[in-house]
Amino acid sequence: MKLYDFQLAPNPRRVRIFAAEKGLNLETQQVNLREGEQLQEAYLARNPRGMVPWLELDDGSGIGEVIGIWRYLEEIQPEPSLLGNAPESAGRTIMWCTIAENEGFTPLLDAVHNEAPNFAGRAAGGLEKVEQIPELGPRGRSRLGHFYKMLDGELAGRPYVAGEAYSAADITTLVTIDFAAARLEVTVPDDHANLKRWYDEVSNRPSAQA
Ligand SMILES: N[C@@H](CCC(=O)N[C@@H](CS)C(=O)NCC(=O)O)C(=O)O
Repeated sequence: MKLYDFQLAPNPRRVRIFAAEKGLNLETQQVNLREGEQLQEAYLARNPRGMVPWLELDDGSGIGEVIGIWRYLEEIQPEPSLLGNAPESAGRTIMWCTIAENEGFTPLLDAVHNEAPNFAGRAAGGLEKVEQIPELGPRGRSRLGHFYKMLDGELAGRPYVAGEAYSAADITTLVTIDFAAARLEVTVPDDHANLKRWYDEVSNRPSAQA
């Protein structure tokens, strides 16, 4: 199997960290999004959606979407579980993955895609022509601030985003914070002590290098 990847993009990093936590050593191939390689015929023949990540299986077929790839990797390598392996942990993990994606990661990408000049006409990525809406920049930044504050409160009562164990919800949250710092120069406020404590811990896991 091979992961079609772009080192600088946040969604493939969510898969690389997930694989690293499971001790899976995925072969990767870079698809240079800055040079538009994802829109060239050779790549579209693999993934007609023109996006990364894309996990090519040994029979040549493939799986896209971070959640789809996560699910596949969890099935082939169940331990350590990152999506929850009991009714309550599975429910809670998907709950917090969805919250992190909808309230953190998506507002972050709204801000990046609608502020950065290189996303003009491509504000959603992939094949669809989508114009930027400048108002989504400040709205995304403001929502990100709410997400950090909400999580700071939640993390007062438990070690990880979804509960007592590290999970995929921590991965989306870590990637959100790192990409916001890199692309928006937004960092976790100093008075968010619980979120900072959590961030220091998950950043020090070897998988965070992925
Ligand atoms: N919902 C998709 C999102 C994938 C996505 O947006 N990938 C970005 C990189 S982070 C991409 O390939 N963008 C292509 C482009 O900008 O044209 C997933 O979960 O995999």
